[in-house]
Amino acid sequence: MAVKGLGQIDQEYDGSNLKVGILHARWNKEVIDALVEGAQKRLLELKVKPENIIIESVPGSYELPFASAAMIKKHKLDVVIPIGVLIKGSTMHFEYICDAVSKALMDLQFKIGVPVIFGVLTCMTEEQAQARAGLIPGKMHNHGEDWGACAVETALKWSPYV
Ligand code: DLZ
Repeated sequence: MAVKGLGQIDQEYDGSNLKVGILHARWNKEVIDALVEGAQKRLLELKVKPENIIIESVPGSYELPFASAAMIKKHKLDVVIPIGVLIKGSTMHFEYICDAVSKALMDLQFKIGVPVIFGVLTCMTEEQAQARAGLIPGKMHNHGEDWGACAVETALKWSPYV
C-alpha cells in the first residue's frame, strides 16, 4: 500500500470564516488548471465560502513570492496557496527558479505572519507533473487537494498564535 500523501486530515475543519488566496502561475497550463481545481474543491469541502476564495495569476513561478506578498495585503488573506509547475529543461534555469522560489515562499510567511502553502511542483518531466495533478488515471492523486486542506488546517490551527 502506498504511504505517500496527506491522506485523512486529523480533524474536521470549518473554514467558513477564512479568506483564502489561490495564486497560480500560467506556465504549464494544463497541469496548473487541474491543481487549481483540486485546491478549490478541497477548500469548498472544508466549508470555505466561494466568495472568500480569491484566485489570481502571475506569468511564471518566479513571480509567485512577490505577488503572494502583495495578494495577502491587497485582499487581507488568512492564507495563500501559490501554485506553480516547474519542469526541468536543458539548462540550469529550473534549479535557480526552484531554489529561489521555494526559499522566498518559506521566508515570506515568517516576514508577513500569514501561512504560505508550498503549492509548487518541481518535476523532471511533464509526465511527473501530470501525475501529481491527477491527470494520469490510476497513478497519483491531485496534489492541489492536499494544498487546499493544508491551507485550512494551518490557518485555523496556527495563525491564532502568531
Ligand atoms: C522561464 C521559465 C522556464 C524556463 N520554465 C518555467 C517553468 O517550467 N514553470 C514556470 O512556472 N515558469 C517558468 N519560466 C518562467 C519564469 O518563472 C518567469 O516567469 C520568467 O523568468 C520571468 O520572470
